[in-house]
Amino acid sequence: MLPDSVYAYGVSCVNSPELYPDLHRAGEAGLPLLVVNNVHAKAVIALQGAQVLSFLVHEKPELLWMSPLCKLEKGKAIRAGIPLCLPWFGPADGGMQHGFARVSDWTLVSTEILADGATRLLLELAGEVSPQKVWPHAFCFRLEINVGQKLTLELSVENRSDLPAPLSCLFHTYFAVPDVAHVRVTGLEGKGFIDKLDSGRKTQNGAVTIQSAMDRIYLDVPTEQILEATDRKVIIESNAAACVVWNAWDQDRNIADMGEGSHAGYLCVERGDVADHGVILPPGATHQIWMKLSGQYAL
Ligand code: TA6
Repeated sequence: MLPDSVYAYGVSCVNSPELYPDLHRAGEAGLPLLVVNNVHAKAVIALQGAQVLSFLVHEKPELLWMSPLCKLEKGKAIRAGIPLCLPWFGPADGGMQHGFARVSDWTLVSTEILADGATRLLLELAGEVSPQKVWPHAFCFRLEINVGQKLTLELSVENRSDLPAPLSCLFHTYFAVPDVAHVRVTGLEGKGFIDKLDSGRKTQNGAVTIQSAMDRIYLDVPTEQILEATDRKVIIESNAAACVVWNAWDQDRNIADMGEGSHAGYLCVERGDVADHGVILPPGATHQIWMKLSGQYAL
């Protein structure tokens, strides 16, 4: 149980079967979730992975996607919301895909109501030695989450070891959309990208649209992208240098916690420092990335 002192008014802790009964079989323990409800918005955050699962400004639709086959189980990556890829992105020799942070239990350090009514939470994951030998560094990861009219995430990664630490970090955001085939993403025009489907280096022509499987890492991107769907515009702002755009399309049927047809409901637009923008973090140094999300709805 969490100490009472970390809760501010409007923040509660529930077990996932209570909130998402359809995703659990009878008797399953599920995962502890923080529910934030303030004058602006409601958000759900899993302590596992410090993962925001849901964010909706009052009277507006959900901004984030949760797979209909999402598993909320200890030690399993959660296919929903904003997984953190940290301290690496993609597969690693002998290590798990996208790093250990998303399947580790983070600690809620503090909560606070700000003057404008937004809620600020600070979560932390620290270790003397990495749980994965592939990344042998003492570390402290901190994620500040601000739930207001916008959802703001600020991630800081401190290398507490005496060796330089290679680091990639990414907000792997799943945005909910009515139909991915009718979505465009602007803010990437003319940008170079790595096409992970054929390993080619290419240049983006015009807005990004999705008519088949896509898995791209755009490099040197500007602060802002806009995801335009039939009923909403989502503004994505970040100081990170890369932007990954991913949709599984018909490969969804081969992903156990996604399922055939599910790809239509989401688009991943992910900001982070990955691929060419990964860094080597000197001993004692801290690397920070932030992201702000807000929606405009035609409702
Ligand atoms: O960010 C895109 C990506 O790296 C894709 O290659 C795809 O595999 C996706 O992440 C999902 O990864 P996951 O480990 O969550 O199944």
